[in-house]
Formats: sequence, structure tokens, C-alpha cells
Amino acid sequence: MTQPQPQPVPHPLHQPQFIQIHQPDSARLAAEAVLGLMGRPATLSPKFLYDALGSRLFDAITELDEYYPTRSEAALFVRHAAGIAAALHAAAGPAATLVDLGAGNCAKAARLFDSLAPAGYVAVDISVDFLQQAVSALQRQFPAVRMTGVGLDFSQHLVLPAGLVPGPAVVFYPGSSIGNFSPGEALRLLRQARTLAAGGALLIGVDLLKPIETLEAAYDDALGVTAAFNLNLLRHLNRLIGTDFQVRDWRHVARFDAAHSRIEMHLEARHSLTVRWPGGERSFAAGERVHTENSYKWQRSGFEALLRDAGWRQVQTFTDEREWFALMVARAA
Ligand code: AVI
Repeated sequence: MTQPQPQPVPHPLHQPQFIQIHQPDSARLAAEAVLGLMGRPATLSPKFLYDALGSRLFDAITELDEYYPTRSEAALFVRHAAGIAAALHAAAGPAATLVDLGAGNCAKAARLFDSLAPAGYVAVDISVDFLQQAVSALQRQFPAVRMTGVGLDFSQHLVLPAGLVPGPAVVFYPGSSIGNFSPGEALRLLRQARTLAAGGALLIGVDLLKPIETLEAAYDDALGVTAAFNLNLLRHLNRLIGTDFQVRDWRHVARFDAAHSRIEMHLEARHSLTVRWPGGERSFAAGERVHTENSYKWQRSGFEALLRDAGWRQVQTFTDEREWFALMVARAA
């Protein structure tokens, strides 16, 4: 008599779920933009850089010769693949949930699937619409992984609905986007990420301090793509609040501020002018600026200390010979 053979247990095949937690509220955004314009100096959140064209211009920036962060980070993922996977397994255990902050097209997280083999994947971005296609495509590639796309502006508050992350998580925050937060804001976000990780791990990309010429060229490239990215914010505001900005009246400025260790992006009025919108106006003198973005450049030891302040332990840093960029893995205490 032949013995019955054990049958392989089939994996359940999942469908992705999508949740919009934070509905981008255009009235609130408009009020925030007007408040920023009336400030002295005028200051606008970098989120206004990212309308549909702004997002495409940012993608183009990542391909520029001068913009080293994207290439540097990609090279580190290749060079340290085994070390990073081992550090994450040791910190979070196998089959954790991968939480991808600012997931966009999910391409960076997708490259981790083979080594990490996550049980679940939660892609977070400001609008769930950005995630539909990419998460659905990834789900077809990895049908056994439970996937959720979450629309949330986590720059304000990083908390996910109960049950979405059932156990330890690997919180993944690549691209040196943490550099667009002030050190105080970064500390708050890293603390919230530690709570979210629930005993798991963090994998984060951090841009490091380097020669000023290299930094300034990365944010003021020869082709003028970063200038277009910055100036496009004015077109975005024209649509959002009905301002009458003329792009040609403004020029892009990107300077390294050593006192704050950050690249600052500004838009500078080429001559004196008045900007009007329904219900308000603001005059600018020639040379007066609107501050649109900060991009902090960290010392390796400074960011490691920030992680420890935020409650992360056993920080491991993977970097290049010049220490231009770092991928850091840490364990939630
Ligand atoms: C998204 N973030 C990490 C970019 C940076 O380098 O700070 C945004 C950017 N601004 C100008 N160029 C790129």
C-alpha cells in the first residue's frame, strides 16, 4: 500500500487593500500657503513642490549627474545587500511587516522583498491614488504577501490604524527624505517610527555632509531641472490659491547654510513686484526671497546620536569610502 504523500500547503492569494486616512483638504492647504506667503520672510512648505509636474521633475532630478543621493544610495543597497539583510533579520526577526514611508512607485521596497521575505507590506504615501498601480503590480508579483496602500501625510503624525502592523515591522524610509525635516521634527518622526516598528527595525537613508561645491551643484544643476522644480511651486500656488505669480519674475537660489548644515532653496524676486490673489496681496522688494525647502546634511555620528535619542538601539551604518551617504539599520528598543 502506498503511503499518502504530504501535500504542500498553498499560500493564500491576497488582494491589496487601500485606505485613505488623511484626505488632502484643499481649503486647509490654501490657508497654509497664504499664511506662509504673508510671513516675513515668506516661507512655504516643501510639500507645495509636489504637484503632478513637480513629482515628475523630482524624478528627473534623480537622474542628473549632479544629484548624487539617489545613485549613492542605490550603490549602497547593492554593495551591502547581505549585511543589510542580516542586520534587519537580526533586529526584526523573519517575516516582519515592511512599512514603506513615502513609497511612491514602491520600486525601492520591491528590491528588498527577496532578501527580507516580509509577511506583509504597508506602503504609505500622501495620497492613496499614487499607490494604487504600484501596489497592485507588486501584489501580482508577490501574491502571498498581505499588502495595503495607505494615504497619509505622515510628516504631521505617523500613526497607522490598529491591526495593520500585527507584529514587529521593518520601517523603511529611504531617499534621505528625513533631511527635509528640521532636527527637532526628525526626532519626533523617528520616535513615532520606533513605536510603529513594535520591537522591529528601521532602515533609513541619510545624506551626509560633503564639500560645499558638490552640495550646491546637486541643488542647482547645469540643466536647470532643480530650478524648474522650485519655480513650478509658483504655478502650483496659482492653481491652489489663485495667485498671479509670473514664473519669469523669479529665480531659483540654492545655497549651503553651514550654521544649520543644510541646503536652503529659495525663490528670489528679480525686481520689485506685488503678487495678488482673491482676498490678499503681498509686495516683494527686488532680491526678496520665498524660502521653499531645507535639505539637512548630517554628520554620520550626529545622525547615529539622533537615532539613539529617538529610542533606537544597535545602530549599524553602511556607507561608502567617502562617507557621502549612509544607510542605517537600527533596532527598536
Ligand atoms: C526629497 N528630498 C530628499 C530631496 C532632497 O534632496 O532634499 C528633494 C530635492 N530638492 C531639490 N532637489 C531634490
